[in-house]
Amino acid sequence: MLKLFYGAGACSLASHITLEEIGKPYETYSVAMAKGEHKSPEYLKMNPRGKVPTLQIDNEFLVENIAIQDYLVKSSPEANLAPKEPLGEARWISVNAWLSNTVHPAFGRWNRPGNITADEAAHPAIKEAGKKAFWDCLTEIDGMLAGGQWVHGAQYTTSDAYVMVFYGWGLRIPELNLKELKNYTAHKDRMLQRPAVKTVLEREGSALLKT
Ligand SMILES: N[C@@H](CCC(=O)N[C@@H](CS)C(=O)NCC(=O)O)C(=O)O
Repeated sequence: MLKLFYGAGACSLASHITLEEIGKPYETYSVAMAKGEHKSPEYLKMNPRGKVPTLQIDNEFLVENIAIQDYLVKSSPEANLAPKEPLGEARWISVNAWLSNTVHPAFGRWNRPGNITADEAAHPAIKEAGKKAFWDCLTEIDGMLAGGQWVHGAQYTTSDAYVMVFYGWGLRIPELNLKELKNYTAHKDRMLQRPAVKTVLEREGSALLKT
């Protein structure tokens, strides 16, 4: 049985939605991040980086959203959650890598400038730069969604679950008006129609359900 360790509202939502979309039985554990449970000795044994998500596969532990999503896609090919031909698959990896290595850290600079420097005088400038970089990323995602229903066109993939994370995070920055991003907002509404997405957002108590 697979077991996902996630944090409510965290980037682990991407893996959580993917796991539910697969349609097989699984277990979840909500890591109490506000209480620092992700830094507890027990959790660090599973994920020494002290981050969510972690996927337990029998006695093995897998970390990093894009690796977890890749494992789920390949171990349940019938769910059809990624392109199968080489160029399509490479584009899917390309988007997911960018979401992980550029979009997520941009928000992180706004959300936790203390992770960049302990010098509090520098925090406002770091937050401002992070907010701008994050908005540029959201605008690029909006552009990706201009031509089709999903990030990769007609096929729903794990990238759609991943971009849902960042729409939710964008809502937390008061100065950003996500409604300006018409394609991304329509995508978020389409996502909310999917039973798997609703199930997971309800389990996480997500603010996305109130949009
Ligand atoms: N690249 C990693 C990022 C994981 C990550 O940074 N998770 C955050 C939550 S969104 C976390 O656990 N932060 C806790 C911490 O760094 O203390 C992935 O996509 O899995």
